[in-house]
Amino acid sequence: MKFNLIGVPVNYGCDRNGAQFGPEAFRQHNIADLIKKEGHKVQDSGDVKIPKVSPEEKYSGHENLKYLEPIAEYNHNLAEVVYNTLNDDTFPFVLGGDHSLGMGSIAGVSRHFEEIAVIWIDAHGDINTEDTSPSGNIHGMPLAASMNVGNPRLTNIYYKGQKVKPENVYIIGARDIDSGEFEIAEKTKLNLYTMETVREKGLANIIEQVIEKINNSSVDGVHLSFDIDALDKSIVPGTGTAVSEGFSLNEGKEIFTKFISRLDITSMDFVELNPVIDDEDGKTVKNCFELLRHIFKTFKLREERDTEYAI
Ligand code: DIR
Ligand code: MN
Ligand code: MN
Ligand code: MN
Repeated sequence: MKFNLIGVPVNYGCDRNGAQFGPEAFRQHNIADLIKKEGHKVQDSGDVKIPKVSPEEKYSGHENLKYLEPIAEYNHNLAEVVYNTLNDDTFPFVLGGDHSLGMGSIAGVSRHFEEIAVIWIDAHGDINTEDTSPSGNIHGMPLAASMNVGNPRLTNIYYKGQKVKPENVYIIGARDIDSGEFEIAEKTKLNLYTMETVREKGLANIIEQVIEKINNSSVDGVHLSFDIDALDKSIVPGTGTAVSEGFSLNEGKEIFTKFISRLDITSMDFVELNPVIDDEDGKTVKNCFELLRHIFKTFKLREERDTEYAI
């Protein structure tokens, strides 16, 4: 396969220093080499341009949407890069940065395909709006905006209106959900698999259910957005909003093995690494890379299997 690395050095969405250095950390630890070693082609289209604004301008666009203007602007740029990448028959692999980038990724993916599914693996729901958000941080809102819920400046990024239908949205592993988010989940009828549900029914069963639903739907593209805080707090100290009771590294691998080998994943985000608050040994970076290696290995196995069948 051919991957395009797209860096998004942003922290406006989490309003905490460090997340903007994520793309740099992935590159320093040679993510491109890793992808090549696993047998793929890789290009790096560099970083998406992030408008520079000062913290004093944080609330200048809206009283409960921090950095609204620069976030809307950079997401337009990101969407265009993602869209062009897919048109080149290349897999967009978006490196965060905070999760506000989900809006641009999904907008670009959604313009390319007829109808898409979005798998959102995260400790959080990220379906807040300016009315429900306790923080005003836009990284807690991208999935709502993509479903056309929330402020018009966010719901109309790249092109006007809805990018993904709620029935095609799958949130997995959420365990820190705001009360307003529960209401939005219920109202929109999106597919919410909280960590409580995952533990009750078993991870394998939940994965199976999601795969079946997606394969029985009429989508032609599947975007997988991975917030590293889906993993347990103890293994990802270097992320802005770490939460306990998360997935183990082996569970993370199981999730990717099954989704990549049995669904047609067409694009991915890998977000919320904050190298500034990682522990001394770089535990978070190390665990991210173990997962990344597994991801690209699985894409290769899938590709080999697919060409075998084609012969
Ligand atoms: C919280 C935190 N729900 C908020 N969200 C995070 O501020 O909206 N998402 N950290 O990844
Ligand atoms: Mn998130
Ligand atoms: Mn579309
Ligand atoms: Mn999160």
